[in-house]
Amino acid sequence: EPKTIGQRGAFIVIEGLDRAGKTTQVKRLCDKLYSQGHNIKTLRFPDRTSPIGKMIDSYLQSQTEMDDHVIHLLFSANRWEKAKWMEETLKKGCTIVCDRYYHSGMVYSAAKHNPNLSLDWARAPDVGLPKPDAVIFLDLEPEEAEKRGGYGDEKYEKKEMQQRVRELFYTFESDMKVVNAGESLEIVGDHILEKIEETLKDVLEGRSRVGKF
Ligand code: 2DT
Repeated sequence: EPKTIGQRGAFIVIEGLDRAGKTTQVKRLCDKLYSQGHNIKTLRFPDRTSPIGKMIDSYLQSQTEMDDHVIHLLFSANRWEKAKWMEETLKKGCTIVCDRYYHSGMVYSAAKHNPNLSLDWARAPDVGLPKPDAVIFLDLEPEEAEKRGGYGDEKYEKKEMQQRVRELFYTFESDMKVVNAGESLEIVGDHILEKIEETLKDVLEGRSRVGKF
């Protein structure tokens, strides 16, 4: 018996640094919530499958150069492409677990230290998007990321960039629930569940509406 029938679903975002294990934890969380009877949809940003997503993918793989503002707006547009679907999905009673969202959007762009691209500027295009009920931030010490085999080849996977990204994520600490991603898979998974328990209850018992950023 799905728990979410007749109620809206919850919107859970997993944010974090590269190598923090976001994708694995999104999968584990989906499996767990599904086994508890939730209807689940999963989503990740960037969604590289749409035409805009393909442009983002090309940029991240250094195949296309773009102005910092242009790529920022594409990342935001890539979320807006999904906004209506997200609202409808939540309304139907499906819970959404999303791998990255607008915090990544703001933080990675602002970490470039472009004097014409402030955190405030970066925030504006995302204003009005569906607001998550809970944002988990999977935090990882840079040294720990290195132990895990280091970063890949994509655009932002450089040590100094990751350090700035981490600092900027912390400016949003009050919006997020921080989980230390340096622990084992199981422990990190349990901490995530603990941190969203209250939120899920509020949503399922009809005490909370979908907000807007
Ligand atoms: P993945 O490695 O998770 O596919 O992310 N990014 C992401 C941005 O710069 N802005 C955004 O709005 C989003 C959603 C973070 C690919 C990279 O894209 C960055 C890492």
